[in-house]
Amino acid sequence: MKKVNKISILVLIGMLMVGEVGMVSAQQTLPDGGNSFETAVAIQSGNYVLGHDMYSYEEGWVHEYFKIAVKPGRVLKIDFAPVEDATSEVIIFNKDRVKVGHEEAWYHFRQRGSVYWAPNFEYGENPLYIKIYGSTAGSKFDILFEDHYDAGSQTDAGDTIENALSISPGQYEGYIARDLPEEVGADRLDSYKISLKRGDVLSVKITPPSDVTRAVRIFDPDRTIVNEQEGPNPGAIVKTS
Ligand SMILES: [Ca+2]
Repeated sequence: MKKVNKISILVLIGMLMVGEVGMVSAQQTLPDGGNSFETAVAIQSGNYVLGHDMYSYEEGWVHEYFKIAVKPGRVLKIDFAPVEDATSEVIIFNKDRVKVGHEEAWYHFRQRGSVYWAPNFEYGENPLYIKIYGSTAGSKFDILFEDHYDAGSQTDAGDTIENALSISPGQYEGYIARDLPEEVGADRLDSYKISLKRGDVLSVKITPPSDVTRAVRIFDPDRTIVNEQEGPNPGAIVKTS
């Protein structure tokens, strides 16, 4: 009888950066945000323009809070541009209300800002919070998703052996947050599992983007590391055999 050994591999994988497609939609007016995390207003991705000044006579310039659900494997990307003489400040918070992204833009100095964050598999369906400060009517906010799904799935490969993504032999594209500007996101590690038959030899080759390094660890069914390789320099291809 043929015995089948299941071997779990844990891989940090990143190949060519291609196919980043944001959702394209008509420009719409950003709804009024809440004044706290508790009253954050749920929004969808879209190309928004601010219809009012974030200013009140009593309080001066104010913050407004929004929240948005981002599927693991997608990256939230906010590009924004203040209108003349104005400033825009955009901050992203995770579900624990910890600041994970922050960018400012001033019309006369740096006219556009971009801020990103990539949730991981373990982040689940929790929303990200967006806080916008002191913007003026007419300022633009493109709040969009980029698909960074791993290995042809519709999700992020998990961080743990338990949440490893099942794959079969082949060539795949995967992403981790290190591929993003400033490496922002919880998507720090991707794990995959693959079933092998007795006598099969597993080899893993990882081609990273040219400016980052990659490391790979292979675990046997007892979750013991049986092979470990790390690229010596950015862009180096990593092979396990
Ligand atoms: Ca990933």
